[in-house]
Amino acid sequence: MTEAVLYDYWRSSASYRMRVALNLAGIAFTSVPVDLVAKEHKTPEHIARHPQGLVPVLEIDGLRLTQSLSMLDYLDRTRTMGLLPEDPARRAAQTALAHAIAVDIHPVCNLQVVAYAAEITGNREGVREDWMKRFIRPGLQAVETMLGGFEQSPFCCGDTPGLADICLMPQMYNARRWGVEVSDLPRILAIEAACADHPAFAAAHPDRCRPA
Ligand SMILES: N[C@@H](CCC(=O)N[C@@H](CS)C(=O)NCC(=O)O)C(=O)O
Repeated sequence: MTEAVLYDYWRSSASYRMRVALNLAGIAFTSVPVDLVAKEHKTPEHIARHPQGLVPVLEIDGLRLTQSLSMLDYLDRTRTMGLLPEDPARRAAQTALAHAIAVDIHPVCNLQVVAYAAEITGNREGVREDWMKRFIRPGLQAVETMLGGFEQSPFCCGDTPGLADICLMPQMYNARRWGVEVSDLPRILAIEAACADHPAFAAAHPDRCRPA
């Protein structure tokens, strides 16, 4: 079988999610960096891979997949990863946790969104940091409250990493990058520590994946 290929960017949250999931599934993959700062994601070559001009893109099983949540669902169903429980009610609750991050916090903090916010406010010094703090902190505070409905032992929803952990860890990387206050979010901090100790997460960390 052809090895999987992940078109990704070291600092991209959605790419980080996919690196974690591929590692958890034990799928060997080649990373092809797409430099967002150099706008490589807007080249015709990349748009041909991803009509939205975003990363990541995953080539696997003869398919070319976009949208990290769809890719995670594909891996979960084809590799039986157990990222979500079968029980519909528990599944809905855990999906809500992942979506609170990946669907609500992440998109407003995307590179092109923040760049535009900075542009229309005259590129005031510190505007990017302010924007990130404005959206990431309340988003994570809500996630902290939502986590109260789950038993952490030690991951978001149990003793194995699931969809919510895969979404949370990259969001925490981004929170720390932008200096967001997180010290009063104990559940999230405990999950972050557990994930940091897990080899699949450690190998996917941006610092380990930054092109030389
Ligand atoms: N919903 C998409 C989001 C993908 C996305 O927003 N990727 C970001 C990096 S995390 C990107 O390519 N940003 C480029 C830009 O903002 O110009 C997914 O989950 O795959």
